[in-house]
Amino acid sequence: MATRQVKTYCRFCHAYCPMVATVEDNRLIAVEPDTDNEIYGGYTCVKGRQLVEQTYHPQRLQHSLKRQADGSFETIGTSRALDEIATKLQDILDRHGPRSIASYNGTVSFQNSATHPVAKAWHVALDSPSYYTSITIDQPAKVGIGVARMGYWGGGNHTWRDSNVALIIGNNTLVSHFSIPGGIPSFSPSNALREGRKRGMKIICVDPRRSEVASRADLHLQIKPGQDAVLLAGLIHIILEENLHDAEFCAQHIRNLEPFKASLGRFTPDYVAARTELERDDIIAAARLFAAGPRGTASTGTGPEMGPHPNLVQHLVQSINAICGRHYRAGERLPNAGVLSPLAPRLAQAVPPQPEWLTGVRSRVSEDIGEVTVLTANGPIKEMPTAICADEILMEGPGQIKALICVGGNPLLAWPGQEKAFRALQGLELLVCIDYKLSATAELADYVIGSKLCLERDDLTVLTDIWYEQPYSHYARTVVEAEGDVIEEWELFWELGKRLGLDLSINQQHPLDMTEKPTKYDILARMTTGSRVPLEEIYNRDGGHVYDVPDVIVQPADPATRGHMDLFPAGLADELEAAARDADHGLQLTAGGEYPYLLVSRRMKNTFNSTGPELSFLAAKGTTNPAYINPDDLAALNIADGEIITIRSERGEIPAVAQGSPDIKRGVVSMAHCWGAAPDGSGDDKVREIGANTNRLIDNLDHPEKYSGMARQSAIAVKLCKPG
Ligand SMILES: Nc1nc2c(c(=O)[nH]1)N[C@H]1C(S)=C(S)[C@@H](COP(=O)(O)OP(=O)(O)OC[C@H]3O[C@@H](n4cnc5c(=O)[nH]c(N)nc54)[C@H](O)[C@@H]3O)O[C@H]1N2
Ligand SMILES: Nc1nc2c(c(=O)[nH]1)N[C@H]1C(S)=C(S)[C@@H](COP(=O)(O)OP(=O)(O)OC[C@H]3O[C@@H](n4cnc5c(=O)[nH]c(N)nc54)[C@H](O)[C@@H]3O)O[C@H]1N2
Ligand code: SF4
Ligand SMILES: [Mo]
Repeated sequence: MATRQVKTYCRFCHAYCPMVATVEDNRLIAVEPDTDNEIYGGYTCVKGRQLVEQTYHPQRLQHSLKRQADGSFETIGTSRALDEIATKLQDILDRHGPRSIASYNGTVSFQNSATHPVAKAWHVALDSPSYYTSITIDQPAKVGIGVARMGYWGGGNHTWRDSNVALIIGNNTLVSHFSIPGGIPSFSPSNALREGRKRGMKIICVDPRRSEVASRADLHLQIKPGQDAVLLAGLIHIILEENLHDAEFCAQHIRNLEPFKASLGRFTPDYVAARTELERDDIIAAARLFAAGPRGTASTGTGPEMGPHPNLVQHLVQSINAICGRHYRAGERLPNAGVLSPLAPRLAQAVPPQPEWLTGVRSRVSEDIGEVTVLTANGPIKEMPTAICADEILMEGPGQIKALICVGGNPLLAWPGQEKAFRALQGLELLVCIDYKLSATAELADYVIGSKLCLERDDLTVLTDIWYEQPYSHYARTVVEAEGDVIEEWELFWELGKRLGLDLSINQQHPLDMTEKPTKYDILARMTTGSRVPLEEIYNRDGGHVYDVPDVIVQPADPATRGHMDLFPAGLADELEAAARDADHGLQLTAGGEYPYLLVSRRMKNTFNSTGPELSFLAAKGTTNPAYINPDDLAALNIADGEIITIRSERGEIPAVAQGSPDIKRGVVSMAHCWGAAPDGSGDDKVREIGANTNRLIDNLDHPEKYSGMARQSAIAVKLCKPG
């Protein structure tokens, strides 16, 4: 038997931790942390260490499935399934036009870097705008709308390693391994936090829960959920009143500081303390600590971005960075400008707002909601907003979605408003999923295409290229050949494109051969044309590496193109007014205080959204998403630890396992999403085994955010009841 060791990286989540896989013949035997890696230093987490079990799990799909007339699934050859799917798509296309054909590319579609460029190329060739991803139910304000409205700084924001202070709002990177530059780096986050603290960095964490990050912060503001806009408005108010901002930077690069300041008048420390349930002195201390810098960043995670007024929250976060001048200036060296794309000049100037990013194809639900421009590694890309995809499926008329291709996502559990999502998925003429197991959504599909898993395919660190704080990259070659009749996600789009006679082109610039299937390397090469380090060099190196590329120095402004960031775009005054109104009256749909608790979302260590609960080591740590509640609240409600309760909102109810946790602020229920089953009640008696779905507690159209339609997926008013 030939045993070999192969350097690779984990793609269970987007932290891409380097691993050494032990392989016997074509069989994975073990994965271990790659302790030689200069960035990660051997960091991995409990999920990534289960890649062997995931690959060979009995529930793993090693082939594709087709639904039969009696509702059961039969195995079908993948190529034959693709033929049949293409025929059905052509028929739908002929009858309903291109917009009727949609794809939803979920979280795991991001973990295969070729998926999005090929999926987008397929949509462009089809002329179908119905391109959806999980980004628009995640943090659309952060990745597009905020920049479109305010503009950004061409030289970039301060990063973690160069910061003296970090204001971290609802982002728990120690568990989620997720942040944008400025937050705790996702790659070995515990080390990054330790190093930051060692060099004297101050950390302010805003979270209704004493999260893993909060418990290591210098100042934890245990805020009432959904009040981040009020807090940020208050912090900015203090900074401007006390003249702690960078007046020179503001004078040169910012527009509308005065009306912005005037609009914040009501957000005094006393008002903010009352609405956020924080101490007045802590709020003032946080404002002064952040403003003292001299370098630093404020950043958010999903907590506030899923809560009320996410566009406003994002605008205020960008504003607090801008007024404090938290940006690299001319002559300063950037820690990393990426290695996988050509180097664009970094200029010390404001790039003005991009109002055209807020226009584009409109949703049929509302003129106010439509394509969201997302700033990706390949430049701005337009996507339709997932929060209202179910309505686009259900609403009759021209453009109604009739076919959905679901890639590495699980809409039945993930989309806001589960009852509507369920009806929508069932109402489709054609639902195709590509997944490694029969997910809750795949159970509703007409065809399920078996997918490869990460160690069965090549990949490259495209997603994370500019998230690293050093010019790092890693090409992972296929570790073991997949055993069954399975394909990669991008292959699904290429194969369907070929059968439909489409010409696919990466970034609309690099055509793909549509006769003979390109290799993964071919696709990656087209995606990285002109990269600072040639792809071949990265491919030929064994493992991840920090590349010796010339320093990137921020260049002086170009007087011909320099602009201003706009602190007070149209509509902002109304948004501040609405946030204050919500704060004054609570977050309930109707008045009356019948729903006194606020349910917030969180991530759990042992699963990645709905990926993972079947893996034995992870399942041993829990097979449900408990409702974490402060023990004093449990006692007051006479609920025992571990008891099954009913959580009711104005939209629905779910069972849940109550778990006392002193980390949680009183009045708050903290619960992970993407658990449970269909909303038909069939899973309700199995809550200890499969958890419950928090999206049953909301309707996606209760508070649709302008532009993105983002639904309120956190800070949901609920009451806790004993069953019966
Ligand atoms: N282990 C694991 N990792 C994951 C995932 C997973 O399911 N499991 N999911 C992945 C995905 S899809 C994403 S998008 C990222 C997200 O990554 P993060 O944004 O870091 O997500 P969370 O870990 O849920 O952290 C959000 C924090 O916000 C807090 N919060 C909730 N409501 C509010 C509020 O109103 N205000 C404030 N200030 N805070 C609030 C929560 O208590 C929580 O601590 O994580 C990714 N990583
Ligand atoms: N109430 C509420 N709702 C939320 C959130 C919240 O915090 N609260 N969070 C939102 C966020 S941030 C997100 S990103 C979405 C998540 O929404 P989704 O991305 O739709 O959900 P996931 O559970 O991540 O779906 C991943 C799917 O990919 C499959 N999979 C795993 N590995 C592979 C692979 O290698 N290849 C393929 N083809 N499939 C694979 C899994 O089996 C699973 O079915 O949910 C959103 N919904
Ligand atoms: S943090 Fe865990 S799941 Fe994510 S890439 Fe690293 S080992 Fe894999
Ligand atoms: Mo997400």
